[in-house]
Amino acid sequence: LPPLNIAGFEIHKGFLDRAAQAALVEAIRGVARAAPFFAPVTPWGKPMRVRMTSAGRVGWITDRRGYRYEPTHPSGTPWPPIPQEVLAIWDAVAEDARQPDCCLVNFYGEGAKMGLHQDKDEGDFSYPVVSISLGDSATFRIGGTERADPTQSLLLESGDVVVMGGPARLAYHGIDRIRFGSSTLLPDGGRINLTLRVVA
Ligand code: MD3
Ligand code: FE
Repeated sequence: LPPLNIAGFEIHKGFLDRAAQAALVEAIRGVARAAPFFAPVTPWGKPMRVRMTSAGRVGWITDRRGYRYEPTHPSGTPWPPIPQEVLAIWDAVAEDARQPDCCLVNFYGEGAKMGLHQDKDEGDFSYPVVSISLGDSATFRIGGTERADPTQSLLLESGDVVVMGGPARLAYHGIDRIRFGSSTLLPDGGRINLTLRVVA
C-alpha cells in the first residue's frame, strides 16, 4: 500500500510505549467501572458490533432516538472525567488550547467492525479528532468527504495515535476488521479505540 496522503491526516506511529499503553488500559478500566460499556443500536434499530462508553462533560450515544451527545450514561449517571493521561496525549498532538469535551471509548471484540461513516455530530469541525489505538491491530479505511470517493486502508496498531484535522476531519472512515489476538495488551484480546472530540 502507498503511504496515506490525505491533507490533515497525521499518524504518530508507536506514539505510546508499552508502559503508557498499559497505564491507559488501567485508566479506561476505571472509566468503565463508573460508566459500563453498553451495546449501541443505530437509529434504524440495527445493533452495532462495538461496545461503547464515554468520559467527559458529554458522551456520544446512539439508540432508536438518534445519534447525539448526552451529559449522562444510558443509566442516568454522569460520565466520569477524561483521565489525565488521555488529556496529556491531546495536549501533545493537538496544538489547540481548547481541551476535548468527550472521550468516546469503543471496544472491538472478535468479529467487530465499524462501517464507513463521517463524524458530524459535533458543533465545530475546525477542531481535530484525536484517536488512540490499544490492543489488537485493526484495518482502518479512510476516503474523502463524499461516500463514493476512493478509499485507502492502513493498519492501526496498539500505541498509534492519529490526528484528523483540516480536510480530513470530515473524511469518511471505518474499521474493516480487527486482527483478533494480534496483541497481548488486553488479556482477553480485542481492541480499544479512544477518540477525543471537542463537541461544542
Ligand atoms: C477520520 N472510530 O468512533 S478512529 C468513531 O477505530 C470511529 O474506533 C474508529 O470512527 C475506531 O467515530 C476510527 C479514527 C478516526 C476517528 C475519527 C475520525 C478517524 C477519523 C474523524 C474524521 C476522520
Ligand atoms: Fe468515526
